[in-house]
Amino acid sequence: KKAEIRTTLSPLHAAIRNNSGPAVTFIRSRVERMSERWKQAAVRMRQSSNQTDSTQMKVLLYPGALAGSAGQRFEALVERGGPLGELVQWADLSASLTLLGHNLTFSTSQQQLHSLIGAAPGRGSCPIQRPLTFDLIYTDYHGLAHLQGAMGLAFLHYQCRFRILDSFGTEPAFNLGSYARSHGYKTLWGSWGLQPLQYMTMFPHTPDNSFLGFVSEEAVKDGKEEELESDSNRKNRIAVVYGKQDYMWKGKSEYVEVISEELETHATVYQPPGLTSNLPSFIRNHGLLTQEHFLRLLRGAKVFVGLGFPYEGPAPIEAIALGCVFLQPRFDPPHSSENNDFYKGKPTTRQISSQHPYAEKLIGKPHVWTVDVSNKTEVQEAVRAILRTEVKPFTPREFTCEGMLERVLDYIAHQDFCSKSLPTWPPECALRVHLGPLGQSCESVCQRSSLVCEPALFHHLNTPAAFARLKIGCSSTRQEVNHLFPAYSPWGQQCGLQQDPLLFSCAGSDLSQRRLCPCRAHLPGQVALSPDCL
Ligand code: U2F
Repeated sequence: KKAEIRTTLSPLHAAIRNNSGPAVTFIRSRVERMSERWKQAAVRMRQSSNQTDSTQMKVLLYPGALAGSAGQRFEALVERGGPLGELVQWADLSASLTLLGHNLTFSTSQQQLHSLIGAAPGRGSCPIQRPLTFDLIYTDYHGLAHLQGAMGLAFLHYQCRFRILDSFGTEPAFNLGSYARSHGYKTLWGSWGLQPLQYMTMFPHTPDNSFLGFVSEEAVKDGKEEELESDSNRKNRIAVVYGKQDYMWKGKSEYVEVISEELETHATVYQPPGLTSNLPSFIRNHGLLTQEHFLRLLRGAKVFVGLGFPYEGPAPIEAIALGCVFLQPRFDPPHSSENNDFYKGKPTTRQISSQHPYAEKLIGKPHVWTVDVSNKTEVQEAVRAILRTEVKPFTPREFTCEGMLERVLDYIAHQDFCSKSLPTWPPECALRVHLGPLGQSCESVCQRSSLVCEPALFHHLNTPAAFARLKIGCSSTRQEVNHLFPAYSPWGQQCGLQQDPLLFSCAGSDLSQRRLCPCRAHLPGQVALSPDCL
């Protein structure tokens, strides 16, 4: 059966009906609130000609973080200022898959998972494995462990059908267990040995993973008068501080005070009943708001103020989409798994140069100001400059409904991790080979030429012929299990080829290696997809 684009979300409502709890309530009301925008995007998509024919997939969505004992902890935090970014993503993924015409099952119960995919009880201690009826299973790191428990040996057989929602990303060196153990990349989360592109991130972090993303806001909803009016109220000098729990404010009072000298400063910090607030008295705290009310507050504000935590969440993208300027702390030295408790144990070597590197580097001024928050004058000057500038709402295409739909459509149509043959998407004509300088990762080599590193193209250049085409004379060529290869080392003119395709990696650099990099162009505002080149 073909997957036909739908213009209704009712199959999704039916799929989540049997789930309850604050997390699913958040997901449901988000889908509800955005349903008009989703439907309009689906209608436009149906009209556009370049849809690929794809078969209808039977998809299981299993947010493991909401299941089992970890799930209870997560649920308890939803209404107390805990993370909501993951829920934003699950909501938008579910909506996308529904509109793209696929057949969804949604579950947050570990018990139900067993009945959906588990082995049937056999005779004695020998369970009978049933064939997996789902073509695709979207889950997260918690869910992977649950799946392994439920599937037993079949887990390895079917793991090519998994997609892992992984907010911060997993680099190849951490993903391959044996390599991670022997090379110091072993972490709490990595080592599942999936294909790196099976991990789907919240922002385009390492290109080794697939960027899934989410959908941000739109400044003017269906041209409604009411919204327009509140938009012009933005000239009110209002700042909203980003930080739902009061520990996030620790040590930041001077910074917030500088801002509040220029702007009326609001907050949405969860206030436990019966406890007095630790927030400075000049802050107008609304308590944790529903998403709808939070977005309304942003609509009327001029500046959204980052405190340094949470890292890399959705809220700054929403604020910028609603015409706010995002003011955030620069991290010098950058935060990373080496020096920071939050990133410790995360399977990435990324260096986080500010609270929101995507906002800093891919959006930037006039929408985003990244400052040294311990420098009072710098903060003051930034705030004054912001108040002098008129800034229009801005949403990168990849964070619109259509942008997300076209991305998910392409992933489902082209990413096949079960096939034994080499990847053919994107096609070879997209490949731009670059030989990097010493010490640079392919991610930055490609970025410097306004391109992106594309791991699915590595296999085209992992050959002696690729070195020859670049006129690199190799005095010797060796094959090695090494996440930096293919690469060239000028000392002894050694060429290195990759032996394990799981270790093809855009991330990773070494001062003794010049990396051979598969770069490609991308569509405007949509880094995950390349322009047609046939
Ligand atoms: C990120 O998680 P957070 O939940 O802390 O991310 P935010 O950017 O704060 O926002 C998530 C959503 O919460 C909404 C807001 C966002 O879409 O509209 N919201 C709300 O409903 N009510 C309010 O009062 C304030 C905001 C990240 F996403 C996670 O991956 C990380 O685990 C976490 C820690 O780094 O940061």
